[in-house]
Amino acid sequence: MLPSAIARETADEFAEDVRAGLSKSGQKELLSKYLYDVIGSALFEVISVLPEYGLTRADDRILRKHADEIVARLPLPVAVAELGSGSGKKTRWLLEALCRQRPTSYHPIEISPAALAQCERELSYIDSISIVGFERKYLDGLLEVAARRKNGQHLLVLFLGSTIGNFDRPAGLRFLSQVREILQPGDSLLLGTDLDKPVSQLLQAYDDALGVTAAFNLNLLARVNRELEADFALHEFQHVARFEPVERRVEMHLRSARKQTVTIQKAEFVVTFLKDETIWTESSHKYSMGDVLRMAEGAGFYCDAQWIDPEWPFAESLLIAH
Ligand code: AVJ
Repeated sequence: MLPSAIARETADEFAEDVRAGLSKSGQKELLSKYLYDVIGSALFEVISVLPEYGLTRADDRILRKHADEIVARLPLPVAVAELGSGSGKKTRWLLEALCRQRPTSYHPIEISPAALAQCERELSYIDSISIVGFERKYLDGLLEVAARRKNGQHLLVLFLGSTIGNFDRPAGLRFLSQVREILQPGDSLLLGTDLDKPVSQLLQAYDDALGVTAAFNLNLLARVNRELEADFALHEFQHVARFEPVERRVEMHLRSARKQTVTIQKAEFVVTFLKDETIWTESSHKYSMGDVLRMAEGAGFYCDAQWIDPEWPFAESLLIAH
């Protein structure tokens, strides 16, 4: 397919998703995967070094400290597939440890071409690594990796950074089951999950003093303006982070300061917001250790080992396909 054909298809899909999400009769929503254009990905990199947001550093600490131990538990040889590689920074510890054992192929799977390119640049210094990335949705990319699997080679799937937290709980379980179906018994999944912690700490993590998370959230409207020729007035929407105690998740919303109407040209769509009406842009679910184990078992994995960060409750779980 020509690159322009891919680009056009993607723009249509974006327009269709924006239209569907904003025409809902109850809670309006925009899908969180659209937060990560070039600007959103750069803003997330800043979030990950903010003092209030300990999640990425916890993930990174566990992987750095326990990389050799994790690798020692894997059946070798493995090919590595990473779902949503982002910048690739925290993946380096594992890949370095693996490549010390033997040459390893690494397949980052990303819908963001900017993140994919950055990840490839970031990790190409590693000796005896072979990087083949896929600009695909997670499961489509994973199917491609599985199709290239060589005889006797296991797969290690990385799903780090608590990206699973963006799915609501039933969808998260369904997603892990779909990953499991692509794998073979003995293949593994390294899953990062952010754990329960005090609500005040969570709210600060998702509404930092500098306003970076607010900018990250508002960028979604700016992106709709840029790519779909819409006329959202950004100062008429406010970033809101709230904790939902039943689902145990932080929700990000954008709240309309007044009644207003927005036109989205490329979606051929006009939407009206009431004063204080919100657009729901992201959920970040928090887990107990029991949640993680039940989710793993329910999806057809058993938990071989788990590592917890002592500073910021976060778990890395090594799950093996039954
Ligand atoms: C990258 C999905 C794990 O949910 O904590 C950070 C994204 N959103 N601040 C998360 C995010 C607001 C992040 N994940």
